[in-house]
Amino acid sequence: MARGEIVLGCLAPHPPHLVYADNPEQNEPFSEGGWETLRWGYQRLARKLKNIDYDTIVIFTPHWQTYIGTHFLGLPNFKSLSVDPIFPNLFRYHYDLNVDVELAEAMCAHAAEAGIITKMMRNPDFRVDYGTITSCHLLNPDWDKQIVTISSNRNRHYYSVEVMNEQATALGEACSRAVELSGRKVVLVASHSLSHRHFTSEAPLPEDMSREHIYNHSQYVWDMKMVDLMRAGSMREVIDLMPEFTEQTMAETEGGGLTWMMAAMGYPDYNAEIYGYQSVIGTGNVIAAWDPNEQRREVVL
Ligand code: 2X7
Ligand code: FE2
Repeated sequence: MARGEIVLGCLAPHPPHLVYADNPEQNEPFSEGGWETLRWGYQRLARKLKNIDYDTIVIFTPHWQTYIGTHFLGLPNFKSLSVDPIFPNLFRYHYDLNVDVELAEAMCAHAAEAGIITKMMRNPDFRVDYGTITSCHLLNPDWDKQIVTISSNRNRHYYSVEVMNEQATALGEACSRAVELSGRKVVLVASHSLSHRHFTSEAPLPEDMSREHIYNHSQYVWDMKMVDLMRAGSMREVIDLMPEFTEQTMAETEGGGLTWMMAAMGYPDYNAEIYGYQSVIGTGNVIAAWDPNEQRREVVL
């Protein structure tokens, strides 16, 4: 069997607002649009993905939070209605997704071998989190690929951001070994925003873009520093700065997604493709991709 490989890594934020603004048939609420900078960026990245040959999307989500170990979806299909607990007015999405159980089990086993506490989620009534659904929908609206979803262990809250960074690194390395041995071509997805202070009250019309703005300047400066390092191909430095960045901007990197993905990809020293940056209820969101294939890699923005 040929060696498996990671064919692309994506940083894919998941504000449910973006699905709401798109009005797909799976989502019940209706909108007049909004957040086009991010949605157009996602559409461009989704077009790129259509031209890449791959088997499975592996997504790490901060909205499936586990307190004992790291969990993996472990049944071939999950189908239900996902309602965002904070924004039920925006996100009531009917999902029907297929899981690459073989790869999930291999990742779970490799992580366990590395000393990480793990568990397969075999409850057929388990509700898949909105982070997974939002990022997967925007990257692949056709839902024609299998997925593996990995939970976010709350290391940051039990211990510290430094422990989160170390554990997510070990998990990324284990997942990368599992991919290699699986023979699969895999797209990795870290599903989260950057800075994460947000508004405490909602505009009467959520998609009223005259109300959308960056929450504060220091958060914005931090986000831009991270984006500049991504553009420069300095991912080792991004991960080294992660504890400070996460603490100062309450960043959603606290779940470990970007650290996990960069460890799995060996800390790319080539430019990230940047597809857009925009605030959603004041949080900082960048869509970025790391393409190991030099012929395919672009400077997007
Ligand atoms: O989960 C989220 C998020 N990460 C960012 C913005 C808005 C809502 O939900
Ligand atoms: Fe989130």
